[in-house]
Amino acid sequence: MEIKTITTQPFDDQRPGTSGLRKKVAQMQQPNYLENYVQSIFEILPELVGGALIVGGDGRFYNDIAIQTIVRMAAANGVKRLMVGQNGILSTPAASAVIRKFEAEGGLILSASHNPAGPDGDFGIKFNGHHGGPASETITEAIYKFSQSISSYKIVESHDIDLSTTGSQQLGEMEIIIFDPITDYADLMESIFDFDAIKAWITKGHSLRFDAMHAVTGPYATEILQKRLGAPADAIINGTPLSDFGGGHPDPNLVHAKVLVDELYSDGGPDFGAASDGDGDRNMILGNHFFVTPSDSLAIIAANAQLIPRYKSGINGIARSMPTSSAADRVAEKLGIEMHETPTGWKFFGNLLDAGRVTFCGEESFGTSSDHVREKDGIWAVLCWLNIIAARNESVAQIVESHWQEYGRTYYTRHDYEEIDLESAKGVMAHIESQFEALRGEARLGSKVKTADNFSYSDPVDGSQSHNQGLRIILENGSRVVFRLSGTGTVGATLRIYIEKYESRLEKLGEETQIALSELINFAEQISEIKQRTGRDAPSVIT
Ligand code: VG1
Ligand code: CO
Repeated sequence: MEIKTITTQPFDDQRPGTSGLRKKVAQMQQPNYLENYVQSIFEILPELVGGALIVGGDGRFYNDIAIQTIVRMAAANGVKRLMVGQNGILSTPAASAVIRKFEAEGGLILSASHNPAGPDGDFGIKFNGHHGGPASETITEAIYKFSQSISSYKIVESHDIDLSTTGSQQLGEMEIIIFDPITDYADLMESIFDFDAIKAWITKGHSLRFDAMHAVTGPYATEILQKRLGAPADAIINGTPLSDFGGGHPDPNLVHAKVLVDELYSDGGPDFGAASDGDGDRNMILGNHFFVTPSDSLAIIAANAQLIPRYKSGINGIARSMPTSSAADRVAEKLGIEMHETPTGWKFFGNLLDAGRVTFCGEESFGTSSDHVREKDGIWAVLCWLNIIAARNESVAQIVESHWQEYGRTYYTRHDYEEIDLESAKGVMAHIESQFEALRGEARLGSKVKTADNFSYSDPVDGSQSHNQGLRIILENGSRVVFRLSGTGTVGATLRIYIEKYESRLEKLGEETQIALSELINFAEQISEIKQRTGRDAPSVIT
């Protein structure tokens, strides 16, 4: 089979963000754009030559075309075995699970996660390594550097490969295995949780609703919730994956999963509700008339871990991204285990998980997972909650409220200003940082400013440093505002403001979040001059 070397020119915008390279579909469709990036991955990861590579994506528009290109380039670059999820489908956590199970050298995950899809939407590509997790910053930076001087890529000529039938086929020297993307993952879930207890809870007449948002988790939820756990068919809504996610925004939060939220808040609504995002790594947990913040979810799962078979003998430690609330810290303290605070993005958890220093990880952005994979895992989080609910025989609200009574409540909100002008966004950040020196030690909001800094992280396992990871103002009473620019958007800039306050007085545990945090919200808006500088009078999304 003839390997062709095609001459190309670099694109100057191929630096990966928080989670891989994400662009508008039209940008990705430019001649040689995807090819340049994929070739740069092959150049930086020589272990892929002669090795096994997993490929799959969330099924969005351009997934199938990108996979055919990757197949041809993998053959040209000397991959020995290419394993592709049937029909090109693999959720992000399932990709991580199969990389680990089959001990592949790595995987290419095609997804722009929670970003909308379709010809006018977004597309993305991400490399995960042998441990199943997103490549470290050192590797993504090297891929980017290579892409800046690339002059050619390698590809073979071939007809399109049939992705719809499982089995093995040959392309030149390379074996292509099309595999069922659901079963291995569902088996892994069954090995972690008490499926009998969950099944009994469901068949006793409790009702649940899972919103797959027309994205990748539909078939996973059907296999696990319906077939293995006995939930009725109507427990899953929007369960058919569509290449444009039905025109929706597959981000499981109070705004984008509103239909589900409204149902859970209606009279006679289900006992439990959940949703996942485009590529299946995020989760939102709801009870009847109740929303669990992702930060609380991490803390509560950790505090109840002994009820889940895989974790019954204890957990090693917990890690959370810096903007995630400190609720989990109090659980770690009580359990006497390690607690780590990392920059935003799952790649920063990899070393801690590999070293066995943490068992659970979480991000405020609706991401939670454990050491069973090296990605966040939406369905895993849903099963954690179902397992805990079944074992305690209590409602979501009862479980959360009793947690607050024991540990106190961490009020938490995130205000996003999306698609603002990039220069204004940078101006906001610079303006905040310019006040840091004056702020330190100042009396504010009935307390004192303890820390005002730009968060840096030193990885305790390999010593690598990451700077410029978000601006933090922390008060002595534990209240905190954090400002960050998103690294996953494809238009303009998105500024995120994260706000939290700790409350342990029992009579103050039941307040409405935005009201409880109103003073801190005003403080954040004042100090950032966000409204004046961006011309926006309110956040685009509040979660
Ligand atoms: C966002 C979240 C971050 C998450 C990332 C990828 O990044 O804040 O916590 O890891 O998305 O999630 P940013 O840079 O936009 O804040 V996913 O589900 O989109 O892969
Ligand atoms: Co995602």
